[in-house]
Amino acid sequence: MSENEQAKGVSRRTVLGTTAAAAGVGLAGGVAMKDGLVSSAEAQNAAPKAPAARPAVQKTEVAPGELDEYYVFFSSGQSGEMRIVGLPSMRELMRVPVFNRCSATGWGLTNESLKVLTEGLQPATREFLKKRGGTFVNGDLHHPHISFTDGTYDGRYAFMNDKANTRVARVRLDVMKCDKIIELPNQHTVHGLRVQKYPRTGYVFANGEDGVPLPNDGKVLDDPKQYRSMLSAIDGDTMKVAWQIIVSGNLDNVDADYQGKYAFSTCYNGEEGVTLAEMTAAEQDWVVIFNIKRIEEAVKKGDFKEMNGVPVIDGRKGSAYTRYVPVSNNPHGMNTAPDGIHIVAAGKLSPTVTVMDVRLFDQLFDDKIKPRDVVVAEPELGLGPLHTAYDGKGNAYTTLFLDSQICKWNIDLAKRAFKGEKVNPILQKLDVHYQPGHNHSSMGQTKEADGKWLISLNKFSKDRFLNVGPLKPENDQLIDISGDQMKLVHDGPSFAEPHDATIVHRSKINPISIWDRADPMFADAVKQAKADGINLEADSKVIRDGNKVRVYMTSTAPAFGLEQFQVKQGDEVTVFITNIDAVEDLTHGFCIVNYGIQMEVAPMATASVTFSADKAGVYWYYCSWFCHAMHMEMKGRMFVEPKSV
Ligand code: K7E
Ligand code: CUA
Ligand code: CA
Repeated sequence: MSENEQAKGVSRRTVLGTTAAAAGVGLAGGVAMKDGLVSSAEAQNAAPKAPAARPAVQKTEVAPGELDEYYVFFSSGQSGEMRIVGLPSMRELMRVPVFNRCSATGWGLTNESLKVLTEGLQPATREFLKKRGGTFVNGDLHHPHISFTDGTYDGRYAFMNDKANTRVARVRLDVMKCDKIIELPNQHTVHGLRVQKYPRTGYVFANGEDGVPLPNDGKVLDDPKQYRSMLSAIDGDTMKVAWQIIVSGNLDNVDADYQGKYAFSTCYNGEEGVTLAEMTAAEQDWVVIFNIKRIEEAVKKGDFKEMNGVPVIDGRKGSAYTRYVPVSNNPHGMNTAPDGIHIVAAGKLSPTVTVMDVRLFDQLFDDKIKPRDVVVAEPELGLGPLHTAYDGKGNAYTTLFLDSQICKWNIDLAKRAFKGEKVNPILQKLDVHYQPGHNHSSMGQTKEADGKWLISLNKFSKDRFLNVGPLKPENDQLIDISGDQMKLVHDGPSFAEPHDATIVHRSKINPISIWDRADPMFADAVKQAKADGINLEADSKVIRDGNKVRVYMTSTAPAFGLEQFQVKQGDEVTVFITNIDAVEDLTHGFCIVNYGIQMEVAPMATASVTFSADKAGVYWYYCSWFCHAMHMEMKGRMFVEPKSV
């Protein structure tokens, strides 16, 4: 047994051990697992002898000074930020704070970021957060997805969910900053998130994973029959919830078609259980299909209940707005193929994936066929299938969590096998290290899938990197899929914890380097300055307004517009910094020592921060972004005059 196999064996036992323990109470889960073990081995034996691996045909090295070909928009899971990585180098290019707080940029501290973080909160949450600094400080960002026009990326926005605090955020791709965050009312957690691909985004679909009573006000507690889960459709342009639809069971992952007609989600808790044993008790769960046109009509004709300002539609079993397609117990990933026809639900507890043909959905909604009639293949791939990616050449790549493998299979062969033909759809299995969750192919979630690269986002890294203690990084592995055989070419550690990523060709993304002074991000600061008779780009001045003090200053390397300013103890002070260096990459920072103030001020941006000057004394402020040979000297003093007694 090789070292890798050994590690895999250990982890498989561990993970299976956990599942088996859980399945001990829910028999069905145990049976599915056992079946899976046997049939996975059979599937592997039956796999055709792989042709000799061709060497990697693609260059993976990006030499100094060269640029990557792709942007990868990575989630960071419970770190709460979005990360931008270059591919194929796998170099981390930027971190974009979203649901987290950021010490470098001042996200969560500046007025501009606090507006984004607070304006979309529900009133009750705003109240709840009053004694907690006004915002959540954590988030769990799973699914970053880029806006579409006509089936491919249009470079406008990235949308992403916060599983921890039921929020959906939007990042502007022209400046790579988050400009909107909304909290979804009525819903409890948002897990799966994907966007409308056609004609454009359009809707952002956000899956509610956990059911709770509606309203969740404490009148109903331990009565799971009254719990509800729902899908939210958010208008990506306005970032307002357009409608919500209650489902039977729960919702895990979601995707949309290339026709603009349907969205579909996996459900792992058809049992509507509240314990692991209950959630895995049944033989089957389902995929729920949402008929977008019918739902829009329902909103128009008033077939909904308004809750917290949102039309909430009943889409439970028997509804005209949904259809439920039974699949093996506890499915997970939901991925639309770039052919615009096939969608694949991954089995998780079952070694199979279920392939459906979206062209049959019209007939299903017209009740001309039965739910299972939309299933056109159900290949058995291995243990713990979680997510599927595509190369645009008819092949699919499914992560096998328990087997620690990527299974490459052919959709057409799977369909033929489903019809009874003696063909094996499995083309190759590649070991990854270890336990992959999502995987992603280059442009693979668009109609422009190019079949060049695949990333496997592995949950465990164990022995793959220098040991950094009990908490290990995850391992994002780069795989060349341009040849007949997948070839592993790079291991990339990453911190807690990327779930999902979107690989976008660089031709689709065109960020600016210098802020436009008319940018809405600092429109409030501009407005306030105007009211104070200040020209932000020229004036450095202190304005007193009762016990409110507004300090305006420019920053141009290597000096702030003010080398000192004075306030009174207890004043509410707002400092506005405008970087007037219209020079690419010339960012300044503003930090006040011992006052917990720090922010980024990129070229031609205005950033502002408000604080209470509670401590009297001399406090130096300094530029925190190394901007000039005299950067160390780019500083000044804030005098806080003690309160007279
Ligand atoms: Cu599979 Cu949140 Cu997309 Cu993690 S989810 S892996
Ligand atoms: Cu400005 Cu350092
Ligand atoms: Ca289940």
